Amino acid sequence: MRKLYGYYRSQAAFRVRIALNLKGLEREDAYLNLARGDQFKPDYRAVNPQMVVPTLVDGDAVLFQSMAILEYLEEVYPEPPLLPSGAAARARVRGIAQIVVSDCHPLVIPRIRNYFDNVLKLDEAPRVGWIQHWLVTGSQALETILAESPQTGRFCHGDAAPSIADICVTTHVAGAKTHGCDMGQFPTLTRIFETCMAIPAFAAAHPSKQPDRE
Ligand SMILES: N[C@@H](CCC(=O)N[C@@H](CS)C(=O)NCC(=O)O)C(=O)O
Repeated sequence: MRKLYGYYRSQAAFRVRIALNLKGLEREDAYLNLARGDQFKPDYRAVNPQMVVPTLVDGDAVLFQSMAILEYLEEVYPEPPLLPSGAAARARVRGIAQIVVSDCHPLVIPRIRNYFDNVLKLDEAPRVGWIQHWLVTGSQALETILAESPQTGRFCHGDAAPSIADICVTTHVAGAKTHGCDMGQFPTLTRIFETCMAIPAFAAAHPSKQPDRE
C-alpha cells in the first residue's frame, strides 16, 4: 500500500492528495502535526531529512517534494493525464504551477513563520502582513496570466480536464483564504478554484475533510 506522510493544513500535501485522488490511487495516510513539531522527530527525519511534508512511499520509492511526486505519478500512472499534450502547453501548465510552488508557497510555510516568531520576534501584524503580501502578489500574477490567455478555459488550461496547474492554483487559493486574503479581487482564480472544488477528487483532498484537522 502507498503511504502519504502529510498534515491537513499543508498546501504541498494537499497537492499530492488531489493527484492521487484524480488518478484513483489508494493510500494510507500518516499524519504529522507540524504545529507541534512532529516533522522534527527522529523517526520522520529518517524518512525525510528535510523534515517537511509530503513524503510519498510507493513500493520501494521514497518520494519527496510535491512537484517531483506529481511528475512521478504522471509518469508511472499516466491515466488520467495531469499534463496536456504539446511541449508549449506543458510548459505553460508547469509555469503556472511553479508560480505557486516555487515563488509563493515557500514564503509562507511554518518554518518561515517560526523564524519570524522565534528569531526576528515579529509582532502579529507584520507577520500576517508578510504572508498576505506574498500570497496576494502571486495571486495578481496568476490572475493576469489566466484572465488574459485564450488558452484558459474552465480550467487553467482548456476545458477538458484539470491539470497540475489546477492542482497548484486550488491549493494556493485555499491557503490564501486560510491566511485571510481577500480572494474576491481575483475572479478567474476564484472561478477555477470553485470549478475544481466541485470535483470529488479535489473536494475530498481539502484540509477541512482530513481526519487530523483541528
Ligand atoms: N517545496 C516543498 C515544500 C514542502 C514544505 O515546506 N512543506 C511544509 C508544509 S506545506 C512543511 O512541511 N513545513 C514544515 C516546516 O516548515 O517546519 C513541496 O512542495 O513539497
